[in-house]
Amino acid sequence: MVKFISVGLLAILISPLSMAEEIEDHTQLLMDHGDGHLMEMSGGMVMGQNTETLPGGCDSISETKEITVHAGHKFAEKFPGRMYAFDTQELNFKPCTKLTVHFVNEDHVRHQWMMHGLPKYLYPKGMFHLEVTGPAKISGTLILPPGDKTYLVHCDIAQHMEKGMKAQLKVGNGDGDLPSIPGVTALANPDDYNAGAAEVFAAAKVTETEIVAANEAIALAEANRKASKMAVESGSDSFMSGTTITGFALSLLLAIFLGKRFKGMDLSDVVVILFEWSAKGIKFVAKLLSNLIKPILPN
Ligand SMILES: [Cu+2]
Repeated sequence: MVKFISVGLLAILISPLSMAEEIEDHTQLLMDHGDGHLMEMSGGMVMGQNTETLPGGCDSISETKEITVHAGHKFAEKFPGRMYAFDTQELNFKPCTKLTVHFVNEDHVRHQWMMHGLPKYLYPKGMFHLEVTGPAKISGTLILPPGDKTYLVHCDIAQHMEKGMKAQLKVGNGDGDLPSIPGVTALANPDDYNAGAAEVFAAAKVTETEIVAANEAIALAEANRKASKMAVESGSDSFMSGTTITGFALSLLLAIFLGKRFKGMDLSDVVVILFEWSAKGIKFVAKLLSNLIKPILPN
């Protein structure tokens, strides 16, 4: 019995290990394209690699450090409302540290560990940048500048930073904290999960009556579209076509918009604005026509 239980326990302990996904190290596959830019065939890359040039103001390398940073969805689970994160949000090193970063992307999407604000004479666009599609690992080295400064580290893939993949790296004492670092600093634009539809519409200054009218017009247009489709299918024609009703609904919405735009203005102001709008419209059409004609005309 004891033997049976211990085999069971062993199996339970081992199974997550064998299920863990293999992380391939892409660093050995990198090809040097010069200027600290290294790439491999599957798109993994290191930019701003610098293993030996001292930044101005550094007499020597103060320390040699190596860190492993993990990136992935699972690291965001402890931060409400976030989707992606690094496992470390705050890093601190001495000025002039030679730093090697092992970046482990555990997701099946692309992630970056991108550091900004470095001296541009040494790092292209002031960046040091590791990037790889996961699950995979990639490593790169840079030499940190002297002085106290806080550097932004993030993933620049669309929305990944906004969704939490953001950290700060302080050299020396740093020069302050950056906003919206998960678990470190407050969100620059906090989400409000308490606001219901009424509050959202109130903020947009749309009245209840206007919403009801617009919804009724849309429902009417939809109903008529269906009715006219059925009429067409059965071979007969409807007097009030779907297009007519859609036009009616759109006019109603336009009327609401114009009503708001011209609220409190006298007739002369309204006429001036309408003239401005039509002038813009004519200019647009003229430009469009000239662009269409230009390629046809000889030089
Ligand atoms: Cu990312």
